[in-house]
Amino acid sequence: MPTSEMPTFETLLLETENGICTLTINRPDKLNALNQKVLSELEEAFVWIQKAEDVRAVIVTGSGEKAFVAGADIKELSGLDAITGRDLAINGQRIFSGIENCTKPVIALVNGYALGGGSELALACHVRIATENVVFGLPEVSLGLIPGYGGTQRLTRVVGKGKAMELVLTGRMIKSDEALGLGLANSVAGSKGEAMAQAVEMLSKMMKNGPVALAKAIEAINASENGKDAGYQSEADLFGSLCATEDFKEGTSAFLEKRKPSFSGK
Ligand code: DAK
Repeated sequence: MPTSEMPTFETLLLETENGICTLTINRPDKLNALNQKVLSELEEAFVWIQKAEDVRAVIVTGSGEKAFVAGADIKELSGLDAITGRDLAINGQRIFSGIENCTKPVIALVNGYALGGGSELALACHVRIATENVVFGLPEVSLGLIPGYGGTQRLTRVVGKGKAMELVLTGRMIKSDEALGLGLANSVAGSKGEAMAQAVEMLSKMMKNGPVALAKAIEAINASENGKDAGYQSEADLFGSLCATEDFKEGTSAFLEKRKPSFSGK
C-alpha cells in the first residue's frame, strides 16, 4: 500500500518522509490526553503503518512543546465502572501491544509531560528519546486507579521491580536526568528539534539494515518477555527462519564481497 493512500485522522497527524512516518497526537488544548477517539485512531494508524510499503520506521510524538501525552482523558475515566473499566483496559492493552509488536522500529519522541497513559504509550514504543523538559510519571494511584494500558508490566521490565514499585506506588514524577539514569529514556535532547534530529539519525542507522532482520529482532526481543525458556526458543526459531531469507544471503554475500548490501526485504 503506497504512502499516497495515507489516511487522515481527527486527533492524529501523519507525515511520511524518507521512509519515516511521524505520528503526532494532536489534542494540544487537552495536552494530547488519550480519549477513546485517540486510542481508536492510534490502532487504525498502526494497522496502516504495518501495511504501508513506503513506511520503514515510525516516530510517535505529541503536538506542541509542553506535552507528549498528559495521560488518559480524566473526564472519560471518571465515568467508568467495573465492567467498562475492564473493557477499556483490554482495549487499550491490545492497541499498545499493536505498537510494541509493530515490525518496523518505533521511537517515542517524548516532549514534555508523559503522565499515566502517556508514559504507558512511550513504554510501548521500542525506544524513547526525551526532551530536557520531559516529566515521566504514573500517578494513577492518586486517582484511585492503577496503570491500565500495560504500564505495570512494561515499566517493571524497563526499570526493574523495585523501582517500578516505588514509582507506581508513590506516583512520583521524574525528570530527564533520572529517566536517563533508569533507562526509561534512551537519550535526552535539549529541544524538540534536537530530539527529532536524534530520532531520525537513529532510525536512519536502523534502516540501513534488512527489514526482515529488523522485524525478527523486534519479535525476538519482545519474546524475551514470554518467560526465559519461551524467549530463547523464539530467538532460535526466528534465527532459523532468517537464515532462509534473501536478505540474509545478500547481507553475508555483501560482507564477503566487501560491498554495501542491497536488501530486498524478502
Ligand atoms: N485528561 C483530560 N484533560 C487533561 C488532562 C488529562 N489527563 N491533562 C490535562 N488536561 C487538560 C486540562 O483539563 C486543561 O483543559 P481546559 O481546562 O483548558 O479545558 C488543559 O488540558 C491544560 O491543562 P492544565 O491547565 O492543567 O495545564 P497546566 O500546565 O496547569 O498543568 C499538568 C499541566 C500536566 C500538570 C496538568 O494538566 C495535569 O496534572 N494533568 C493531569 C495529569 C494526570 O493525572 N494524568 C492522568 C494520569 S492517570 C485505565 C486505563 C488507563 C489509565 C487508568 C486506568 N483503565 C482501563 C482502568 C490511565 C490513567 C492515567 O493516565
